[in-house]
Amino acid sequence: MTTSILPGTVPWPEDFQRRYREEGYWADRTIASYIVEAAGKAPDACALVSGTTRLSYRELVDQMDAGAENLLALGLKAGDRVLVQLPNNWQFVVLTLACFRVGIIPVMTLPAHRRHELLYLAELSQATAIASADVIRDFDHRELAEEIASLMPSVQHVLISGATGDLDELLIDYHPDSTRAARLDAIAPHPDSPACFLLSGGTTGLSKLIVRTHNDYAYNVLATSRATGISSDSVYLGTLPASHNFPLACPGVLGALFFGGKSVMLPSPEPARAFATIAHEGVTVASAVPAVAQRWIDYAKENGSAQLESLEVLQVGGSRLADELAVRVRPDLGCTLQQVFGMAEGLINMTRLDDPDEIICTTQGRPVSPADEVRIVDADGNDLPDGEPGLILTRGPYTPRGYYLAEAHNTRAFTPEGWYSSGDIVVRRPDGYLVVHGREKDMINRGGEKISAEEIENLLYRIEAIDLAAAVSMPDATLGERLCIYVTLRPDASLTLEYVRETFAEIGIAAYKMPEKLVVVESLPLTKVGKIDKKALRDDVIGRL
Ligand code: OOB
Repeated sequence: MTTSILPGTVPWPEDFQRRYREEGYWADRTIASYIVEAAGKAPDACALVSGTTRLSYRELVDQMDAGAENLLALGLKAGDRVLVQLPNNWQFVVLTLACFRVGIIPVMTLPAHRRHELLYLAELSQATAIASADVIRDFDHRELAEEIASLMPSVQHVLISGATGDLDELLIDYHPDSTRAARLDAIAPHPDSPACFLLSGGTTGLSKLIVRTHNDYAYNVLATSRATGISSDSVYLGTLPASHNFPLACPGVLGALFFGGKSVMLPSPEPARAFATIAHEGVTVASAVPAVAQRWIDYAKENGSAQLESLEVLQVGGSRLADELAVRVRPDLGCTLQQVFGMAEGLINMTRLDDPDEIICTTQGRPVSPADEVRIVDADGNDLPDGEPGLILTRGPYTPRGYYLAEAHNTRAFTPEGWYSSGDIVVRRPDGYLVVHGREKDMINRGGEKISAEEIENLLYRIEAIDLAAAVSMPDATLGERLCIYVTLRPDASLTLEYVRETFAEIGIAAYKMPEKLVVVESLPLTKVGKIDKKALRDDVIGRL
């Protein structure tokens, strides 16, 4: 094993490391080793389905290993960062595993990201490569990847998946080699080294990078798999973008692969195709954000739920599931609901499959690990009794102690004792279950996709007509929240929503961050300390809808 301590990462304090090892949370294994182990038990079992591609465990591991050596042969090395921007397909899975195998660090960007986000992420991570698709939903990602590479000196390689690129070739095992696995084992990454960088929702400006190590992320997969009952009989359907923590590792695609089950990749949660896939592949577990759960329920009401016979569990998380929708899941979809309140920064709470309906339908679960520490505190950091809403603080064996290269921000997001503050307002019930009441962070949760108000405001200030700007959420029946902007204008200036959106499109912003309502006002309400009063604006927009 080669140790690599990446500058800019924050390790757990040594006493915690020791404890997590002694108590068995950290197994000192790499993520790839679990999949190699599953392949050893049942090499011919189906591991991965993506479109017409079906890979057995033997094939998956061979492709992972071939991919890993091909990446090294290109000149990439352990510790290098690669921006990965791929839709839910086999290439995403094989490339991610190939990186894990040799300690190359995938940076989990979203297919929706555009120039603005990718440039920032390439710069911050100092990525040496970008792996992308040729075209996803009519957008030319190759052109974008090449543009990023031309602007970012660190980016040496553009690897494109699809008919016109050569990434797929890198990930296919053209030269079976019985000595390859041993060669790769000899250079396996240290289990405390980074496996991947996940993106934070971003409460202050652009996303932060979250360093997930092999030890912590493998445990994340194992602990959530236990709570979701994953076994070799499990068939997981991933329809949310797989670079999100939820579909990737909670238990997600990796959970099914750790236990010898089958992962099925779909690029969209569109109900007709998702239902047909569930029926065809015998899917047992799927995950959704509340907006998708709503669409599936509506579709099932019209078309029946006969196609969902194999489905045992629907996980719902990413934003607050309304209690009224929660109670529809079992009658309308015929499966058990599992609420998931998680974060890319670590802590995952889940309702358990055998919990009573009262818990499943009205709480967002409890921590998946006995080593997860949770405190509910007031604004001054004093612990609150159960039943009282307060800010949630957490520490644990899969909750890292700091973002990558973000010293200043880390002092705000983490207490000196290493507690991460997610900005969510939560009630802990006496039975330990958590109910999410709201949040104190300046973020818009649009159907599970997180939008930082500050990032939007910074972009708005590029528009000359705007004097002051505030981004706030407005309630929406389908997505929960949408993005609304309030502005005051410079003298004699005028502004339309179309103009704002065109400007954002020119800058190259992910579509989910496009403002959906513009309110021009004479002045913005201020709080006692002179900040823009967002609560007043959120109340105001409700009156305008
Ligand atoms: C998941 O991860 P992120 O990093 O995209 O977002 C985390 C934030 C939380 O801090 C909270 O504000 C919100 O998303 N959230 C929920 C929620 N689940 C997440 N708010 C209310 N109810 C829920 N059930 O969103 C994520 C990561 C792993 C698993 C599931 C979700």
